[in-house]
Amino acid sequence: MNIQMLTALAISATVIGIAFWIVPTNSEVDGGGLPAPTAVIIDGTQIVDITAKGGYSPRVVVAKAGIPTVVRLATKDTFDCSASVVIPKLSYQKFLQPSGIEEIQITADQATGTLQGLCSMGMYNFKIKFEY
Ligand SMILES: [Cu+2]
Repeated sequence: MNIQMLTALAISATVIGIAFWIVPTNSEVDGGGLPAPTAVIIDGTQIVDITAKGGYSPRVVVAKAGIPTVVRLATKDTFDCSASVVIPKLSYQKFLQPSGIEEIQITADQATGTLQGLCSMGMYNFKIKFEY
């Protein structure tokens, strides 16, 4: 390999590095680079499904503000701390069963802004973004 090839290689590596660096990290993008999933509305009630196991997925859900909402937190052989859920805004705290579905009711008034849930240690989190 001669010096020109090395220089070309170094330049392309730098260009690729800068391209990745410039691309903004969208806060509404899930870990996998996909857009945040949207909540579904069935008979006037909004449903947000989140799975708790080794963290929460999806990490971000976009929902409509001002609509009564049910957060369905599903566990399936969840033996890590993501089963210990805290939602500070709702003063909600619960240790979930290792497997099951926990339904958390959110009133239309509470369905505003960003609702964050965390594991009790604050290591994992999820966000429901209520938008108008
Ligand atoms: Cu934790």
